[in-house]
Amino acid sequence: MPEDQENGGFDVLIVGAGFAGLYALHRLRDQMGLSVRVIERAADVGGVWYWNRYPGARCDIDSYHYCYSFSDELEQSWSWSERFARQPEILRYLEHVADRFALRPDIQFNTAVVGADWDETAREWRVRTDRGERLSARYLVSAVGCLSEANIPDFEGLNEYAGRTWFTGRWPHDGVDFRGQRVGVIGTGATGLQIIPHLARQAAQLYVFQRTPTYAAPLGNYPLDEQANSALKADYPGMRQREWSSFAGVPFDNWQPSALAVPEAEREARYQQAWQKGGFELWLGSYMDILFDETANRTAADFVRRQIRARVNDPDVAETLCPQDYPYGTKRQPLEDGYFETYNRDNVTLVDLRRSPLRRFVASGIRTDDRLYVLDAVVFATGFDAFTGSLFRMDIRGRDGLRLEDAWAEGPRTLLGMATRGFPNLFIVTGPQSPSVLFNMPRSIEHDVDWIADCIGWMGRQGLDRIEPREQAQTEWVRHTDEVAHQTLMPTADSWYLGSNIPGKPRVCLVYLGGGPAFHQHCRDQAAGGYAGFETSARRTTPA
Ligand code: NA7
Repeated sequence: MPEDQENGGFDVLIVGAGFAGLYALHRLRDQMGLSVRVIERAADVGGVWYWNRYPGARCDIDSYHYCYSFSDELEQSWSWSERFARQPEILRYLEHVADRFALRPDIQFNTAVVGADWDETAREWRVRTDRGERLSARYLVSAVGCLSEANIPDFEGLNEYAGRTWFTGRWPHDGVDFRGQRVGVIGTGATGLQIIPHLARQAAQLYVFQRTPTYAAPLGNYPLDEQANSALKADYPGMRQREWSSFAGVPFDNWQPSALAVPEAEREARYQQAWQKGGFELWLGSYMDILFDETANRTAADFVRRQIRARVNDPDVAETLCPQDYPYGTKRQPLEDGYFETYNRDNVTLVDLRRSPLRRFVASGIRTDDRLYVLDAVVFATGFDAFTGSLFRMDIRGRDGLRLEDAWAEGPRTLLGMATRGFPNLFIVTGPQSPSVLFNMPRSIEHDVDWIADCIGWMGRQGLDRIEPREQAQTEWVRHTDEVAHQTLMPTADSWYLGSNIPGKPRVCLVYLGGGPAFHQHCRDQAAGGYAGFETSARRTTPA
């Protein structure tokens, strides 16, 4: 790196070295020849896969979908050992990518961004780090991910608790030994369901504190041998095409329009088939109208409840595990591997916080309305301040010192999830109001990074140095994302998709629910139309 870039003068600063930051660095540096630096809080690459090292952590989109597609050589160089790779394997993959494309020299690790100010005069972002450095760049690209800001609820008395506490998203590198211990776990979302069977096998006694039961479906994992990998590798070009053209970026062959349009026996057989296949087949590959229509949805919800009851021995416990008060698939679909059978073990107790709410922590454990649970350790699987938490933490200030947190006080306002008015030359990879987590995440990331890179390239070719969304185009996008969300059942449940897991956070849908292909078309239209939804300008205009 040339010396004059040590403290600034970068073309692009990227924050985050997970899936998004790594690809953005490669795309902007190696394919466009820009000067780029990545700032990363962790000691190495990986993003969420660096931090989420808890036992049971794995992806729940098939590994061969959940990886980059931008390089044939990369695809052919990597074999996956399981349908759904575990966290260590995904992290090894990202390390392999970093090595293969020589990315680490341009990543500054162990460094957090603590401030980012737009300098209108210089038309640059001025970024401060927790190491006291100041860096500047023409463009700032957030690749901080949707789910990186921990949500540990402000439980009364937590600081009095004398036992050990762990948050799943900050798991120690050398693991935690729970043998012989009385362990409590709070949270039964996707993370809780992954870790709970592992905790149950280790702990002397496990108490699962459940506030909301979950419509979990089976993971359906299996090993992938050499032959399976060869077949997948031979099919990558076709598979990628099918991913791009599918609603959620993961192709399902038999997604039918309506659960209500078929006889009950046929519907039941389709649900059974989806259940056996595992993954998101039931959610996003069986019947479309379960996402939109309450009656259709009830057929899927009833089906899942029947599966839960069949797997849990104690009928009271089974009933407590059956969701009743929100539609199927409106909270993120968790996938499980032996989760429900965990409650058939003698050392596992399900604590229903609906029946007896969690009052407070005390020195020895957790007190609910009806009793005290004495605990040696508590695991928080309580999720994240999704989408906005990690952005706000960087204290981003745009035009006239406007704080992003203030600009979004009523909820995020973006154009295509990637840019926001008042914050020129700031791009967000998989930001709020983009399909992000409801499209295959690596595809979402590649799409957004490519779009951002193309836009930056276009700006350069046009001699422009400043871009921000127009008010009207942004308002229209916000309205459109809201309208699409309200055509679905999603807004009827409390979930992190709506920000409702964080007290005080505005309740708005944070994900574009129109599907990947529709979103990508909107993005293509913007680019093809000369970015008409954006205001662009050049500091120095050439005299006539
Ligand atoms: P989630 O899906 O937000 O789940 C968090 C869980 O923690 C959920 O069961 C919550 O219950 C529970 N929770 C949160 N706050 C409390 C309090 N105060 N008391 C009791 N229980 C609480 O996070 P995950 O980490 O599981 O998953 C996040 C995503 O990461 C996942 O969807 C994948 O995309 C990867 P609630 O439902 O709010 O009643």
